[in-house]
Amino acid sequence: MWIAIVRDVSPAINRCELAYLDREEIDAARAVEQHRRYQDCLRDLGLRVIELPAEAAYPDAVFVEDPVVVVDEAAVMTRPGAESRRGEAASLARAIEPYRPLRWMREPATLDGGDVLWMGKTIFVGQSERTNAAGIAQLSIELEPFGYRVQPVPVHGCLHLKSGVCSLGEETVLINRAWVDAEPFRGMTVVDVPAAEPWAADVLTIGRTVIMPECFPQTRSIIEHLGWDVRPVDVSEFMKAEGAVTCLSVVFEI
Ligand code: CIR
Repeated sequence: MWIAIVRDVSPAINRCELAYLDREEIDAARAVEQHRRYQDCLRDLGLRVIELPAEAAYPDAVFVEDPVVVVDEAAVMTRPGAESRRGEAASLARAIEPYRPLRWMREPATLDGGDVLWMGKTIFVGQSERTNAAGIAQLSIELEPFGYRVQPVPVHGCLHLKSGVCSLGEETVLINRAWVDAEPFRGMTVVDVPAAEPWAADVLTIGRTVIMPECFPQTRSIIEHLGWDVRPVDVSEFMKAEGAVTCLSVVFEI
């Protein structure tokens, strides 16, 4: 059985962190509705959704992907790069604890889950403004005993690694090379997002289905031609906060 942990939208979402976008008013009611439909999509695909209550003190807490890295053998609670997000981990850890042994990152490490792309026994980690060398080193120490190889990937011009590259199955990545160095993915099939849709690489695969923002029709067509079933969702309010579809859930198998 597959689980998706999500967290309701914070009433403070308009105070979210922003790195590369100018601040635009987020319609909180619309965000709640979009979040509900995103959850419906996950349920429709057969996942059990665990919905955590909103965190009024943490504007970005809806982006549950960032304070944790879950693999089959463990969950590593991260130390997020933005100080305003460091309190999000405690309640998330309580939700994950029944399913995975927990590990905790320590200062001076910083790492956001959005920088972590797990593909088989390789864990790609973005070298971003949120994830530092100590964060990558601590993740390696925690996960290499399980046989994983941690591969750093240079990221420039976007928030997280997965803003610019995500997997389509075990051997293919969807990438924006303007933001993410493609060299670490050599040997795989590398599919470029169209120049007109630079934000479109952030997609979430569940089995043979790809969940992606509905505003990227060219990328949708490319993914469908590769044989995937595509579920477009409207996440426009979360995109104003520099989020997309991967960051809104923590998905793992139990
Ligand atoms: C932040 O800057 O931390 C949030 N406003 C957006 C986080 C999005 N997370 C993700 O893509 N993994």
